[in-house]
Amino acid sequence: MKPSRRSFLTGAAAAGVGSVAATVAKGQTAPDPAITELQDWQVYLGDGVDAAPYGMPSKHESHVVRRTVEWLTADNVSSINFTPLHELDGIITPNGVCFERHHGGAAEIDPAEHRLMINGLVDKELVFTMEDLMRFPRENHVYFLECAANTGMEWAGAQLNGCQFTHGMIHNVMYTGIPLKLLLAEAGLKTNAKWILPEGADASAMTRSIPIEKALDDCLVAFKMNGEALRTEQGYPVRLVVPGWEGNMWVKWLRRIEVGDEPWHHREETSKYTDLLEDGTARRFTWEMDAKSVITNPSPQAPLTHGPGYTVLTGVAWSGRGTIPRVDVTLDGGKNWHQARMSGPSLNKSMHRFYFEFEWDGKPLLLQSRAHDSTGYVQPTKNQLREWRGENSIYHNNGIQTWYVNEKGEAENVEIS
Ligand SMILES: Nc1nc2c(c(=O)[nH]1)N[C@H]1C(S)=C(S)[C@@H](COP(=O)(O)O)O[C@H]1N2
Ligand SMILES: [Mo]
Repeated sequence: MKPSRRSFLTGAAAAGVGSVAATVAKGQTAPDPAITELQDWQVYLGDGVDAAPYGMPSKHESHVVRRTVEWLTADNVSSINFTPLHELDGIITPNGVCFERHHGGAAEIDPAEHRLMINGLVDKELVFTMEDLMRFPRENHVYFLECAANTGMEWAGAQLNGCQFTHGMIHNVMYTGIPLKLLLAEAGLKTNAKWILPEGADASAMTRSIPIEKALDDCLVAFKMNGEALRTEQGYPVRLVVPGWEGNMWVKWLRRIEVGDEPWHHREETSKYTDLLEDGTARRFTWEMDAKSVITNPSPQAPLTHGPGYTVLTGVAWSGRGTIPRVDVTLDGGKNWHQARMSGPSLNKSMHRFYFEFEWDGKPLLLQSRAHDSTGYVQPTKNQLREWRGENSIYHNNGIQTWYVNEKGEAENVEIS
């Protein structure tokens, strides 16, 4: 009888639990001191309350940090570091490990001295203090922010060894903020208002042109992330949230929104954040982030250490155009695909979590994941992307990632399609 997929899954789960329990019972001939000896934490009193008025992770988790790649940029004030995706689970990125991308360092702003101006094609030019902003109705939404350059180093072939470095220019946070349309309505848009130009208060004075339709749709002027004030690195005291669109447009330390009738063609939408195609023309205004996924475990920084047997594979998927109803996973480089199990909330323009549990036979694996989004779009292979866009691109690489896992369970970044 051919076992159904369901019976295979429950069978594997049962076998898995059985074999995990057996390791403890069978392998342990001598008494286990972790059980029989009194540990320090049982015989000495621990820290009292308030030892850390702002709590930090356990010291045993000190390896869970953002990391940078020194050779990528000349100086760390205009640089990037990466979210440790392989150490996280669920869908929310903890504030302390949200990747950072600054063009002029992180501005340290006194909120009492901060102002947000709206000027240009409006009936009434306005200036808001933080206190003024707190009197507008707010909303809560979970959104991913992905830098358009995420995975950009991988265009020509496999390069960086770890999903933190290949895919870690992303974070997924619950924002509390004011719908931008409320602030624009307060100023009153002129009939020829077609674009906005948000500007940062940092030394780089970051600016991007955003069409008015997006500004009036789902953009937020956010001041909280995951319940607490924005971190300095993420734009304290206010940043623009531009759901589903490339991270560069999410202006941090937001000080001004100019309203205009055409785009400004500034640096970040001409010389940067455009894609040079084979025919010499450049794709411009590529705002939406295409559906993408990556297996976070196992991966080069998170090898399989338990040997053959029941194995938990997991990863994340997202789309700038909606939700992710489905992710497929292959263990053999695309010969056979299996539908992964989605777990956790499936929110619009948010990260999604998937799992695939399987019996590892101890033989090498070629792991890939492939996201489907709610528009029906399917994540392409890197070869397909190169066919469409040539070899010169940096931004918007959403190709399928491959990890090679050897018999020892060590994983490596490779490319097969
Ligand atoms: N004011 C300002 N806003 C900015 C930037 C900046 O350098 N200055 N960098 C942009 C880029 S390129 C990205 S990818 C995101 C990164 O946001 P994060 O640092 O919260 O990860 O912020 C964007 N907003
Ligand atoms: Mo970016």
